[in-house]
Amino acid sequence: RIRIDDIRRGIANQEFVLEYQPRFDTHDRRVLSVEALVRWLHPEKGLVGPGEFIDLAERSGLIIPLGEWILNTACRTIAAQPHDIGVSVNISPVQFRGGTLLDTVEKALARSGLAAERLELEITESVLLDNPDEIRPILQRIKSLGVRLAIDDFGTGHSSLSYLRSFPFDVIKIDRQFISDMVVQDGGRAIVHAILSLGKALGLGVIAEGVETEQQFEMLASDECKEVQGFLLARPMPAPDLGKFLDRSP
Ligand code: G
Ligand code: G
Ligand code: NA
Ligand code: MN
Repeated sequence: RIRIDDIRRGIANQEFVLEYQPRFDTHDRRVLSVEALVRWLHPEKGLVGPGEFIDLAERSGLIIPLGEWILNTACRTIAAQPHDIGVSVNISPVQFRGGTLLDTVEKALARSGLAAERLELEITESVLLDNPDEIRPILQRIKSLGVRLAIDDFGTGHSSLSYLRSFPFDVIKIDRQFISDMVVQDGGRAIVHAILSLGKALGLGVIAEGVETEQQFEMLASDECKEVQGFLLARPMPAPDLGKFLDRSP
């Protein structure tokens, strides 16, 4: 069992690492950006996934220093490599409550030299449920830096549609459940199609996540989904592997 003190020690000992999962242009399969995903290289347990520690990091408040490290590392790593790609970083609801998110984002950009336009923050609907009137101005200030905002796991929470109008999002990430339903369920493709139309009507980018098969890829391409992410094209990988992957990409 993981305890709060383990996480604190892990942060101090720099045991956390980031992997990067590419996001592709559907037309030419070029890498447009990568999503940073945190892992823990635990001295005894080996590689531990975020499902096993993010929740405790949130409840203990340690997601604040950990989230800062994640933002700094993601920006620095992507700024340091030669390819002109973007990076997206998952932000926990708790990071909004800390009151330091805007400052953390500004510092990560300044220290790394990454252009703000190359950074995207991924935010789940649950963040907005929390306290919309406090979160809206924070999102607006972050957006005014030039940073892009994506709504993650779209369609799985509540009131998705009203959020799209009242918060300054640039991108919708269709939850992978819908992508998996697309080929196996009547009406599955219709839902994906509707989200794509919605994005188009509102002037938002739409990315499909969890694309695992050529059949899903082909359906998304013919429905004019411009961006895809998933195991079919690339799994999350450590920074050195990403460098090699990008060198070989179109
Ligand atoms: O990488 P994996 O599929 O194991 O991620 C599982 C969950 O952990 C996902 O919901 C993902 O959004 C979340 N997660 C991964 N990396 C980060 C991170 O850097 N910060 C936060 N807050 N959540 C993350
Ligand atoms: O909640 P979020 O969308 O941030 O979750 C991202 C997680 O989804 C990553 O940890 C990644 O490992 C996982 N993931 C990425 N692509 C695929 C995929 O094609 N299939 C499945 N099952 N999981 C994926
Ligand atoms: Na995400
Ligand atoms: Mn998601």
